Amino acid sequence: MASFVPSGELVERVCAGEINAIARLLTRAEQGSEECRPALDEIYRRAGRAHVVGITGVPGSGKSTLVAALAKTIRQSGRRVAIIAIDPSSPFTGGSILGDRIRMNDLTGDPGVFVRSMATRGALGGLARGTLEAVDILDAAGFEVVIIETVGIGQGEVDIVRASHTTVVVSAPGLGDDIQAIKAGVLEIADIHVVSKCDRPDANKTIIDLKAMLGIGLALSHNQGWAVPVLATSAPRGEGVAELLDAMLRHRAALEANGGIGARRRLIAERRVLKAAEALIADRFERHRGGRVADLLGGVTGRRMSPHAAAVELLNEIRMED
Ligand SMILES: Nc1nc2c(ncn2[C@@H]2O[C@H](COP(=O)(O)OP(=O)(O)O)[C@@H](O)[C@H]2O)c(=O)[nH]1
Ligand SMILES: [Mg+2]
Repeated sequence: MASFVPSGELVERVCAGEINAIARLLTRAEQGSEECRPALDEIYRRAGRAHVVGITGVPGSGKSTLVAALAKTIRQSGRRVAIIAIDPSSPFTGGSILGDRIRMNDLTGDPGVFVRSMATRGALGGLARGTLEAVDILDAAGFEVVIIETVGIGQGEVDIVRASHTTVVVSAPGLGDDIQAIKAGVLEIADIHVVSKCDRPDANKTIIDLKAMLGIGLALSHNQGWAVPVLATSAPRGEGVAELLDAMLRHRAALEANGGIGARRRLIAERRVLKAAEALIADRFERHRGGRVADLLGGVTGRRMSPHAAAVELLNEIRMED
């Protein structure tokens, strides 16, 4: 059996881009292991250079196909790229859907591409646990572009915007009458819109509808000094992918030029600190479930104490403990 390498010893190896060390630290981050906390803190300090790109859209809209094509194009541009594919896990097995990994097969063997699937464990959409730490690890490891593919059903869109510098929303023809992004109320989160499957005859209607909606919704846009493009892609024809990379790079450059990157970083930081605080509280709650939490719950159940007062007391005690 391989001996356990302390996470602290993995940091230098991760930063040197050693795949084995990256994979190990990713697994520990995903498991939420306490042991790797200080290592992840150090990784965070060393990260911050990567362009983090979120790609979202409903199931079947062509995200995984597009990401695979995009990764190839990014490699041809000389950049290293890491992909985090968030798979809503099967409720029965808790496992990831393997299909996404298989599609990436023709990228394997290239050390400039790293693909990782993470399961959301039953949750619909949203980010998996450890996703943002995974971004840090891949960023510190020197991948210039980190792509997060997440399923856009509800929480997914909200989370992706608060995790990435550039958000790409994928819509496809033939998945219903409406533009899916409109249905989900997420038109305004996109920095770039992609209409995939433009080889299909009904794609033109999707593009026209989306552009019309964007014209109406312009006031909603969170982008200043950036006109949100609508790009058409076709996987079988290999169309539109170079244009997508170009738009991603132009968006990043626009953020740098207009100062928007600082606002994005702050939004991401805000979200992460809040999430981390929530996780800390939930962890302490579980740890003291049989002890102090049980006392407080007794008080709340017996109406001697309000839930709010109990929470304040719990927070005070947690602070003493730390
Ligand atoms: N005609 C056509 N089909 C596509 C295109 N991109 C993806 N597909 C198909 O759409 C289906 C869903 O694609 P997938 O990438 O798995 O979508 P995801 O669920 O959003 O990741 C698959 O059967 C793909 O082969 C495209 O550009 N044109
Ligand atoms: Mg997919």
